[in-house]
Amino acid sequence: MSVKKRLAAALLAATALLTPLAAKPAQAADPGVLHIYNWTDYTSPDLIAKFTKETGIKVTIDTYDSNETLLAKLKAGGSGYDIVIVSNDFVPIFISQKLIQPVDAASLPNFKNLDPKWQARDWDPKAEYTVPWQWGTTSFAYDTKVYPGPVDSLATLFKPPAEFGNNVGMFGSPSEVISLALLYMGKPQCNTNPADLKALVALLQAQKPHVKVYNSDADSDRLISGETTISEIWSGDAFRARSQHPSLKYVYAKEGAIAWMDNLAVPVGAPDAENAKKFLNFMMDPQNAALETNFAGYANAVPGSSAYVTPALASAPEFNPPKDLKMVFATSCPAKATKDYDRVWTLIRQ
Ligand code: SPD
Repeated sequence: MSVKKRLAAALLAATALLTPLAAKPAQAADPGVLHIYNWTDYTSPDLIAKFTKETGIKVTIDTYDSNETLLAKLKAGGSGYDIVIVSNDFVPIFISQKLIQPVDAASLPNFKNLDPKWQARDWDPKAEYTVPWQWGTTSFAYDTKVYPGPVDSLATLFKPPAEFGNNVGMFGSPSEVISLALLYMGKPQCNTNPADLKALVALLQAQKPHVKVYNSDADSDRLISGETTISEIWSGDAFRARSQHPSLKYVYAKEGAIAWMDNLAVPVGAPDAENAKKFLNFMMDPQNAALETNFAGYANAVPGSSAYVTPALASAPEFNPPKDLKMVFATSCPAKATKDYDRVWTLIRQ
């Protein structure tokens, strides 16, 4: 065989070897192991143990602090995760950037267990991509021993009384901080109005000297230890903090609270999308949804789970927003607003 022919044959063989690999979805590096990427302190160990016991599928958990971190991770590619948990305001971004794949949640056997109002959600009306995980509110908690109050306004967080010194905790992500600040200011979400943005920067810059930490992880630990005495916080984390530090109080302010829902999704290129769907289905079982609710302190979308929720949580103020609370659901911002938010965030954090 001529050199030319030998080269052509070698090329053909190499192509034959490569083609099937390229055409197939990513292969699990460790088959039978489900890789979950979730927010910190947001996965019940009992839930995972039960899933493994029932299915034989082992689970690994890595954690992140914000939707922005998750977005950056998936955009970088090759994350190797089978399941991620995305907040409602970020779901449209993940879908449009083709970072999560269709899972046809409505066809899963336990989908019928969802409250009808959570089956069709604004951010995923046909339940093509996501399954509800937990929902709650964003506001702040403070130590009533440090400042007796009364407190009825987000002003206490953004313009803290002297008693709080420089012990304010704020989340570490632009979407979380800016959405609550705009609510306090009585201004629209996804705001690109230059005058509103100027006022926003002024508000956050005036607050900054009092802020000990901008960090969304371990916010409850810092309140419990007294490192912070007032902090932006999610309702379930506030419940968990108060359970260990009873003088903490979660505030439902007259300006309202940000409401949100986190959702299970399967990244494009997930090594084991089939096992991921088994987990999605597992989470819509009432007892399983309750296990997670009892661990994290947030409501779920499965009404049948109420029977299994602990009385302490079921009756907790953090779990039961007042009927007249102005709840502003976290809003998915267009690219222009996100850019403006990033600019504001850079100014505050520099
Ligand atoms: N302990 C982590 C709880 C995570 C809650 N996610 C809230 C997202 C709101 N945008």
